[in-house]
Amino acid sequence: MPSFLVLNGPNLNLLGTRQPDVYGSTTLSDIEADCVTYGTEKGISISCLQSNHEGELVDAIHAAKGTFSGIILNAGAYTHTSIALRDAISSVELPVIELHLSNIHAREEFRHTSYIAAVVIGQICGFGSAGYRLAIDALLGHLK
Ligand code: CA2
Repeated sequence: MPSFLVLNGPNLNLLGTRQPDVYGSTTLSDIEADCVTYGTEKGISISCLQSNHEGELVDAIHAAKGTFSGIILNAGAYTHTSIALRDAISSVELPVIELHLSNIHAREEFRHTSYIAAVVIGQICGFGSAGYRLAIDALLGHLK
């Protein structure tokens, strides 16, 4: 059975509590529960982790090697800053899907650059919480 890690970065623990116009009103717990439910329907084991700390995200990516078939990563603001996350993704040689709730290309200029885009299999953005199901389908399709 494939197993996916759904990894969420800084401030995503606040989902559903503030800025619903940008990020929607669904909480991270709701999203994680839905990922697990959808994974079960598709025959995938899903584990979820959120951290506000760059090093913990790096550690989680390293630890995913040998445990998970792939990673769905919403790196939050670290998307636009983190060479460490990019290097971690490159080092594990696991398929990673970059995910954003918002359409980062339609927002401020600084969000248009992703340091991780070049080392992931693809990017999903702008579909809100529905993007997580899209990412599960995309990762499953990539592995088949
Ligand atoms: O659209 C996304 O998913 C982002 O990864 C979210 C990040 C942002 O820095 C990226 O540019 C795009 C920010 C997550 C902050 O989440 C909040 C949720 C509720 C209230 C405040 C922040």
